[in-house]
Amino acid sequence: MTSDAPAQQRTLVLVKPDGVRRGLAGEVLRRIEAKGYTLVTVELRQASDELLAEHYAEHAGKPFLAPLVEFMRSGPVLAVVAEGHRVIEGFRSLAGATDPTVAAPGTIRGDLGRDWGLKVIQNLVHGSDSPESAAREIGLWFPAL
Ligand code: IDP
Ligand code: MG
Repeated sequence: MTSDAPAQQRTLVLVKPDGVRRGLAGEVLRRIEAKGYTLVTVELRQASDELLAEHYAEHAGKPFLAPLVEFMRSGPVLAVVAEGHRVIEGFRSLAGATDPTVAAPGTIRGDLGRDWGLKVIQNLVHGSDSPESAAREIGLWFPAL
């Protein structure tokens, strides 16, 4: 039997330690839900060095990797799996550009973030950037899913 149901997709979202510290975790969840995506799981986590090294494997060798991992370990992160048709690109669009100073107003980073002049860009959220990254990252953070 064929189905007309749209193809669903999942993405990994992290509210980074700056977002949790500033009390913006709920605001990020609100925007994901307001856009019409579904929350599959939400968990406050203290990430380990091992998990972060795997999570940021694509940035191995870059000068900002060590400060990035240090920042990501500086407090809890809210780990979220969200679901919906085209949610991977949809959440990247909600998040805005990597540099929050120039991220478009209306986006999470553009509305709520700025460059604090630190070694690492603190930009409130992470979102998987492709179906392959999403599958890999969800497997890392939520092996049971
Ligand atoms: P993305 O989060 O927009 O996908 P990536 O290029 O995957 O951006 O970088 C991962 C994270 O590393 C960024 O979100 C930001 O926190 C940090 N970062 C990226 N590029 C730089 C940089 O040039 N200097 C400092 N930190 C950076
Ligand atoms: Mg990225």
